[in-house]
Amino acid sequence: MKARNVIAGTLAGLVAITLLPSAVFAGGTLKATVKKDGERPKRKVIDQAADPNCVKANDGKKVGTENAIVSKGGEVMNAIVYVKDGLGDKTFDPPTEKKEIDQQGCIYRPHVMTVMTGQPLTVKNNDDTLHNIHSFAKKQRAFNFAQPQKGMEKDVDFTREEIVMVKCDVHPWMSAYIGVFAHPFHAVTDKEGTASIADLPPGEYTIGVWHEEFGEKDAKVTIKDGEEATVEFTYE
Ligand SMILES: [Cu+2]
Repeated sequence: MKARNVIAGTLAGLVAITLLPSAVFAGGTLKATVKKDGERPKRKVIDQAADPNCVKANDGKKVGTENAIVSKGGEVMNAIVYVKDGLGDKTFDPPTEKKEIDQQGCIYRPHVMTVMTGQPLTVKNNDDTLHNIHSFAKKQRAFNFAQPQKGMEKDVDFTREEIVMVKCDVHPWMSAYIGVFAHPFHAVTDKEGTASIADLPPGEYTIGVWHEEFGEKDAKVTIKDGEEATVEFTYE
């Protein structure tokens, strides 16, 4: 009798688990590809000689600029792809999951990232040197604080949508961009120039792309339940 109850309970659990994903995660996926036509920009070597601790942190290895990383095939890394319009008045709670930006080898890692409004972002110093992280926000209060020691961490968050540039006041070559959105539908392209956005409610959207050197573009896309839509952006 007891065993039968256990089996019945397990079966009920299985049914619930099987039904849950389609009910919760209904929606489609967007796969974006970002390319650059014409001449491929060259990455430059960053001169870190002003701070020997930075040179040491990189074991003397050369560090390249990250403002325009384009593959031989023209694929653009570090572009932000996001839903620009089409969500109507839907509101979204920020994830409790923290994001992270690290100062390592006197470079921000990652160079470009996205967060949601209200989502905690941990700023870390992994270097044996002083960094001062300074946000150049226009639509919200900027932050500006020092992290003089390795291992220091501080959480920040953002209240309004914008792409915020962050710089280090000590090392002029250090910059990063943080895309802040009031919804969870945004991603940064990888070195293959691709980014994907999952669980988009079905509908018509304007999808935007932003790149620090190549600028902004947008395109209309239709998202259907359970399907993958694709969009390709090409900078001239
Ligand atoms: Cu610095």
